[in-house]
Amino acid sequence: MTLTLYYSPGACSLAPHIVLEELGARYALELVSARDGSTQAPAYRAINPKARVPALRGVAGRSGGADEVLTEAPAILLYLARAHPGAGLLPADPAAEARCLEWLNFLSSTVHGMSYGQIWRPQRFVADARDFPAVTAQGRRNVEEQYAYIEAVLADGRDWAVPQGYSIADPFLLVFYHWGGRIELDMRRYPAWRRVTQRMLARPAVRRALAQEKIEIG
Ligand SMILES: N[C@@H](CCC(=O)N[C@@H](CS)C(=O)NCC(=O)O)C(=O)O
Repeated sequence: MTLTLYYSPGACSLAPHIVLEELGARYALELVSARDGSTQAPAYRAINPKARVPALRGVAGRSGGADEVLTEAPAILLYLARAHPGAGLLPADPAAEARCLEWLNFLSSTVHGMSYGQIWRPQRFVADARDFPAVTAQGRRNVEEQYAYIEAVLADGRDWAVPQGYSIADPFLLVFYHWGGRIELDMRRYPAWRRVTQRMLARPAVRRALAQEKIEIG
């Protein structure tokens, strides 16, 4: 079965999109905008009842929606890397593999689910709209603290998120670099992260995915 990636431009679905390009896999893209509420449409909920992108169709099993649909960015990234071991996008060494998952978990749960959730979806944290600005402000503080942490880790001289080499952690990290710009953080504050990003942007697969999503990362 051909893989189909449900994506929204510049969303966290960008990471599996880059990986599909890296793999030279045969796949189709299905646009479901996370910005205009399309993820909430009944037709998409029948595919992914969690009403989020990314989702990848073409993977054995079920997670409550359509058959053969896999959800959750870290799971999709892990699946793609494990299904194409020759591409070397997941370190074989157990400790380095765990370091890769350490990144995916932190970025998905803490940075995305908590901090960006607070900034972009404060209604998921408090019911009273009068509290939204305080939640958003706290989300911003959380992002800044987490980005300082990311910078400190990357500043030890490594070329990629996991020092052993380019891995599925790097496309995911690129998403959050991009989002920093979207919330108007001055990303020059993170020179080591910027260098990793420049390395990413030199990769043809990354450039193809960005061009297909019509997004620019500076
Ligand atoms: N835990 C999920 C989060 C997915 C997620 O929140 N995706 C966003 C785009 S980055 C989305 O679909 N948002 C639409 C919405 O919240 O309604 C994952 O890692 O895949």
